[in-house]
Amino acid sequence: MPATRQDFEEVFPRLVADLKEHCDKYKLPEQALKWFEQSLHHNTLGGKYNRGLSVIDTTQLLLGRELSEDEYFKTATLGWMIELLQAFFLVSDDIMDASKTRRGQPCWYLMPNVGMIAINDAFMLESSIYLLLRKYFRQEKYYIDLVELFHEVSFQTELGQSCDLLTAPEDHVDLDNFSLEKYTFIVIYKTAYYSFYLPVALAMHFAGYASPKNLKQAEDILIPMGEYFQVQDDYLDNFADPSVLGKIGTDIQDNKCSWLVNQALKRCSKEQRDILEHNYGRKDEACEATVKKLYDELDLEKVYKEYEEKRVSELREKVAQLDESDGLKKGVFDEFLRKIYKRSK
Ligand code: GPP
Ligand code: MG
Ligand code: MG
Ligand code: MG
Repeated sequence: MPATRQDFEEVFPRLVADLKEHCDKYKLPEQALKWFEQSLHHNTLGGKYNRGLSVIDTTQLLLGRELSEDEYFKTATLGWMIELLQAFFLVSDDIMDASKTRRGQPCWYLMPNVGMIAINDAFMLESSIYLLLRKYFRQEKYYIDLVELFHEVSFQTELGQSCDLLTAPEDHVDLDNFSLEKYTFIVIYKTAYYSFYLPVALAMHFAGYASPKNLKQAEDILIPMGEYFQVQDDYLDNFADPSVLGKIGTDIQDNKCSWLVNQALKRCSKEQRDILEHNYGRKDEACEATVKKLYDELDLEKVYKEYEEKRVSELREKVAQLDESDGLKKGVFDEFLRKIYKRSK
């Protein structure tokens, strides 16, 4: 049985208590303690928990049985560490992207009295990962592997974010700066490693299946899968209903090297390119609406749907060819695909 959001959420208060206890050791003043707790709640709860739940589901599939109570708690704790990493990234990303809402609520930096304190809150969300890792996994022989994995994946994500920001300067639009090659680098690094490779790699270490061969096989499937996931994110940024998605798209106004603008550039006439040139990347709703209209004229919705079918059948093909001799299971990857195929949020 796949883990449920509710069971997963039940583990969270215990981890918040652990983190508060750690602060107590330093006699952190009450106001700051309350602030940290609020930040943990606002920024870590309320998402889909796909990444966190995947650690539990993957471990179950690898071991081929239900988990004991202790195993459930430990894998859920690893899952919450990814959710904390994601919280750290999203608080920061929303400032950088000047976003307004996240998970149907105002972004943390826009909440009353928060502002740029959000930057320090983001750091504390990141540090929380390592406090919990130490508390629950220090005695394991794979402890250092987990520490290094979190560090490496964080760096990879920061590399992707760096390219994402550098291809999207605020003050000038240069459509020649965009390309599908750059796009692929950005999304693999900013999204695929932490969202897809990390949960499976954590479960493989926990379950004792983290041989170099298995890790490599997992990476070879999960990175293209994560790329597909970020293409979905870019498609939804423009085409989804914000009330379903829980966030308002910003990619057009933010001058992002998005999948959609790359597809538009591949297909547009000289006149349509001029329209893009004059309207993309401007902090102006009328310009944004003009770009959206152009995306409709180029039928990018259909282009996306065709991409989705093609990419998913390629991924299914890769999964079918997986070598299970070292204990890795095809079901792990089928389960990931099932969760994201045709997602609307
Ligand atoms: C998603 O990009 C990428 C991240 C959340 C990684 C951020 C990395 C940092 C090092 C801060 P996005 O901006 O398209 O996401 P969303 O659409 O959710 O804002
Ligand atoms: Mg971003
Ligand atoms: Mg963003
Ligand atoms: Mg996005």
